[in-house]
Amino acid sequence: MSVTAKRRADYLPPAFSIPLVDLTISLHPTKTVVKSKLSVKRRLTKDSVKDTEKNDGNKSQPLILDGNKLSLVSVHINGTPFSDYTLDDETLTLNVDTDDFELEIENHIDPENNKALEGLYLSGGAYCTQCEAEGFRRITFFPDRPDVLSVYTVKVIGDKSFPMLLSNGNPIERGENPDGTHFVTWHDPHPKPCYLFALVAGDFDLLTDTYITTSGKEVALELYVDKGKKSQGTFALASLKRAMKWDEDVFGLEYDLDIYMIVAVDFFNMGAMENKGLNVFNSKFVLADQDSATDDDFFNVEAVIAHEYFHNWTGNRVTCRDWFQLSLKEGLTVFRDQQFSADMTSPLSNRIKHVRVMREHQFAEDASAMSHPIRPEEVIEMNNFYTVTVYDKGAEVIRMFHTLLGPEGFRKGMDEYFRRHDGQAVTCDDFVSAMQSTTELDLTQFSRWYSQSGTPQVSLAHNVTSNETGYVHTFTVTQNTPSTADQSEKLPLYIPVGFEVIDEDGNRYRDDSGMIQNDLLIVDAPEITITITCDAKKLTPVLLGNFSAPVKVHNELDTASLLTIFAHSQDAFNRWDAMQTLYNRCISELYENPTATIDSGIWAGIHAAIDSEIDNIELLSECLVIPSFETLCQSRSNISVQPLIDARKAFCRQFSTQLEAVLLNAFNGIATQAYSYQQDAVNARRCKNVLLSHLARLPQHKDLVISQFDKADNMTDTLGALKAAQSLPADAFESLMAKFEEKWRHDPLVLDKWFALHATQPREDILATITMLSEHPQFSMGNPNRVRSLIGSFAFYNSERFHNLGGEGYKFVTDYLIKLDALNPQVAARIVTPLIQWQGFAEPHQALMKAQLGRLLNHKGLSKDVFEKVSKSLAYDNHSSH
Ligand code: B3K
Ligand code: ZN
Repeated sequence: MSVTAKRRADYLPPAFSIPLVDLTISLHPTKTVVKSKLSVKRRLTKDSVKDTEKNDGNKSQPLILDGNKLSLVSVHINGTPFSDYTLDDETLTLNVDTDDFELEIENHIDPENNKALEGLYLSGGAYCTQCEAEGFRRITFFPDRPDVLSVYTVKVIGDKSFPMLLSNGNPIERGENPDGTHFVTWHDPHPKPCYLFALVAGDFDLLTDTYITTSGKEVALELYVDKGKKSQGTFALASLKRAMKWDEDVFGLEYDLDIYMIVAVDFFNMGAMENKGLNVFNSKFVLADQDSATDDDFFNVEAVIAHEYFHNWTGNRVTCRDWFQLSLKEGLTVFRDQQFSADMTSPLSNRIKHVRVMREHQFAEDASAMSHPIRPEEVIEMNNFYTVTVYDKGAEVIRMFHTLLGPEGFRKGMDEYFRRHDGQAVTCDDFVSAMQSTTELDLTQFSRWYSQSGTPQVSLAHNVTSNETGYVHTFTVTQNTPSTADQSEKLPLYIPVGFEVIDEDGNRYRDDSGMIQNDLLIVDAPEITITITCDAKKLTPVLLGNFSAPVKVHNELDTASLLTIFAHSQDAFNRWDAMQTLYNRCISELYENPTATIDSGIWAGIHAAIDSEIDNIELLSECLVIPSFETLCQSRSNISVQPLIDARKAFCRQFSTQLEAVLLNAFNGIATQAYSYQQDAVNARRCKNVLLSHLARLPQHKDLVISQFDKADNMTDTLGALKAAQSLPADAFESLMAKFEEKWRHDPLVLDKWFALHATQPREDILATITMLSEHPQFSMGNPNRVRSLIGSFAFYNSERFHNLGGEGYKFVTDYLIKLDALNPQVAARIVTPLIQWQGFAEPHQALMKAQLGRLLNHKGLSKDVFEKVSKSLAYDNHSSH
């Protein structure tokens, strides 16, 4: 195993380019034959060679190809057998002195036994590929790096029991072979990096449609799903058309091939993959209907379909120069899919959803040993860097460009980016420079967001004095980024901080020198001071409207001020956030003093808030959600897990008891309507289900839960009832779960929900339950969705049992990861995340978690995926304890 880190600073351009790739792939479960014919050209420049005295402009460089788990059969150069090469576990080095030649390589691979689901694999009865980031090297020998762009022609040969043979681009020939197999040849005219290569072969149900682009081009749309699942594919196909239209309307971007294909498979390491013209999807993000999918599932299907489609421009037409630049395509594409979802559904609930991800997961990553800037500096296993930092914080950085430049300025910058870089593999600096060329604003300091890791803390101090003109309010805003595992020194960032100042009646105030523009204050120095002179003695500053920057805010406000914000802020996001702060504060009170009772004034305030929003159920439902344990952790250190969980539970119980009447009234006031995935109906169901979860804590409302479960005609309400039932006595919950399993045991995606509901139950015997469930006939360690729903849900979301003081939860997950890592390192490395995030917890948690990490590290044959995360986590410990 090579565990050497690659560094961004060491980038060298490729020594050879490969303009044409011609592949012939004869599928066989255990001995697939791959014949590749490459046109190879030496790049006669000095830049691809390390700068030494002997630099002869790349004349003497051998051709080094990546290759992993391949059996090499033969090598030919210009038609002649070639043997001057060396082969090791990772590379094939050809000692060629020619500058321009045709290279033919034949190798064999074993798709059936590929359980890592990277490269070409056979599962669920279909062949499929996953090449990003570095999976193409498991198919054939190639310079497996994103800056080598080639035009591909691919002939797929397979048995007729695989009637559909798919690859990128357009089909140009199909036919039968004398041996009874058949073939299809595909040609993709757009030069692409090999990570966008795809092949799928199988027997699917096919949904078809067409899309006419604004310029009048007709595109065939094809969606391939498992046999019998056709009706569950219509929503995804309709979503695709909405995404295509949106990208034309908002960014002027049209699709560029004659055909766009999406294939849904059950075995997939992540959500989906944007292979050129042939997206491969986890079926979880394609299949949806009223009976089996929740509103959240519908939302996710549309968002992921759009995300992969948007990659066609941001990722495929303009791709990354090297993998350190991943956020160039991911941050930007996540931002684009967020904007799309906001336009299709609702801006507020979308924003809140994304902010929750930042606060629950990204802030935690920043605080851990895996902290990295959105453009990482050093990587051992690239797959470990498809992170909430690169994706979601990356999207927040793009959002700040959008905020600072405005929608039109941002569009201009994007147009310039495509004008300059279409067809190229580029860097984040290239993106910034395209944006810079269209704006007066100096983006130099702003671009530090790409190189600096960690979560900045923005704090506000507010003082009031009076003079003859009135009250003088002085607001001092400071920024500070605490040092992180990867970076000790931090520089001041350019932070757009949403800044609204209101009095008790909701009147808004401008600052004396007009530094607040469009409700934004630019904080670009360690400290910024503004003043407001006015008649009001009490002013409430409201910071970070719409989460204008990915930072934590420290703004001491009393309860009255938080309620003033809720009542009067112009920004609905701020109103939601004020309630979250209020709840967080109450939970702190109960954490400090478990027998405390929350002041009746607070309940009165929350009661009034609910009453005031009874007709605004979208905001109301968001405001009724109590911050999760994970969110609570982000504003605390040295956390004693059980006391914090108990404090949250106690607050929830008081919430239900104190507000029972108003909650029940709201619940009964929301009319149930026939199911449709329309925003109003979604909002109504969401609000009802949040209310139900509060009412379910009170024994007298048990029947509400059971009745909703029995009557539900859609998965949203069924699952809402089951989640609420987690607070009922165990026998009631178990009986509903048994009925659910009886009805849905044939449907793997629904069964995943059932596994997850079990795994997140904080019952004492949960580990025995999970062990039993892992023997369920539908469970398989080879299927990432099953593993994530059972083991992942436990590790990420059953905090009470995962962090059990005896350490059994940590040990259980570790035992499982040791087995899983041998099969699928990528999925194992994901699930190890909660275990490496020990920093925030008090002893004995830290010691117990580290003991398990130590076991992992000592395990022979550990993958480099898990090794990277575990070794960094333990090294951080040594570093921080010195
Ligand atoms: N680009 C892929 C993710 C690839 C993950 C590789 N481990 C999906 C996406 O972000 O659209
Ligand atoms: Zn993506």
